[in-house]
Amino acid sequence: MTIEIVDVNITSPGRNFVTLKITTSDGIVGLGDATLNGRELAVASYLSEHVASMLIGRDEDRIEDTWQYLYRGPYWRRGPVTMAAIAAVDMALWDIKAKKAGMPLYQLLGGASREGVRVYAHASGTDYAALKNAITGYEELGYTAVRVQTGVPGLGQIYGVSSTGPGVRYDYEPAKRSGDRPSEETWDTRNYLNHMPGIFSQIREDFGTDLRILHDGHHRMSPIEAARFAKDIEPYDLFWLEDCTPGEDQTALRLVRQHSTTPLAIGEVFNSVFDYQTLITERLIDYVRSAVTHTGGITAMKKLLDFAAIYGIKSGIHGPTDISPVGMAAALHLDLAIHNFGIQEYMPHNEQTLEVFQTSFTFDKGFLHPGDKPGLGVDLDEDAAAGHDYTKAYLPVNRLLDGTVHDW
Ligand code: KDG
Ligand code: MG
Repeated sequence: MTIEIVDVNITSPGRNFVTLKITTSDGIVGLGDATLNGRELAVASYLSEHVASMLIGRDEDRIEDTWQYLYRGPYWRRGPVTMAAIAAVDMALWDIKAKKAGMPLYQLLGGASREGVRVYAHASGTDYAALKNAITGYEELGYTAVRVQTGVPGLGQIYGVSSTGPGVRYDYEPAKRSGDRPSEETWDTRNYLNHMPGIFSQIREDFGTDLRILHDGHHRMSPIEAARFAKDIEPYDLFWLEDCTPGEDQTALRLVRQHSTTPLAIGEVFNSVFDYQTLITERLIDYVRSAVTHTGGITAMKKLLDFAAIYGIKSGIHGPTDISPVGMAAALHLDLAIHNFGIQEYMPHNEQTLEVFQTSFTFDKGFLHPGDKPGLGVDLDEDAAAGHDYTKAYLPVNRLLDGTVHDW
């Protein structure tokens, strides 16, 4: 059989999602997530203008060959747009292959290595009281791991901290529908470094030692600032400190490593195994944070995680709400199958999104399972999707208090 129809679906049930739908000549449908937050139409057009026609008539079973054809073929390699497009094709082909086999995808990846995958939730609050309330709420829901983010004195709204107050546990700042340009936020690393250790100390006092605590530095620290911070927070036993320095410079983490044993995670802005070459071979990180959606799909992610496994490095696959339920399913099947699973990020999608994308995920006491439907296990309701028009959205820009554009 061959690939007969290639469609790109764009929908916006609260936030934008781009989904590739491949239909084979015998009518089997595969879905792939191609969502790149704030740059959605770039990937959609890469797929519809440059990739779709190359796929028609190809054997849908030749997944590795198709991956190489799309990666090496165009000469221009890597980058988030290209790799998200390749990822979407790759996911859709694995979805088709698993449907043809009549198996959930994780069976084709070697079968389950565990009963479910431990997930971490996003707990945040503008101050400690709000944060504490959010963590308590997640514990009541059964979560055993939380990422904690909080406001910093002297600063206003900070990306990653919910501004809508406690109680709205699943709320987060998506890319904002703020018209023709991004909103702006301010940042001061000195205030942050002085404030955060006290927050972790309070969390340990209030919640004890069992809770897994994660924290995202969002690339905002310099190497020496990150080294100091990682050292300062050692007593609070973090599960990981994520993205402490800007991701481009792999050697920056050498300094952090020299000064601390706080586990490090990085990679949500990476899109290739080559972004990790130094990090993995020098054991500068403990967790790989890439999204299946932004790293070339299941084929590339499996190779990356196998490479990491040789060095004792585990997975921590990116899973915020800008990864669609299709991308999340791809992550869950991999998580269940690989040996070096670490943890999975999980931000449940809103109700409108789950009407558009129907999943068979199950959640039990802090663990997720992708379900046992053949393929990825996600269906796209195109009528529901058509009810939500694309709306331009931007991630915010970050500036220091003196106006300098800063990392985030
Ligand atoms: O699109 C950007 C978000 O996916 C990212 O900022 C979320 O940092 C994030 C995380 O760790 O999930
Ligand atoms: Mg992050």
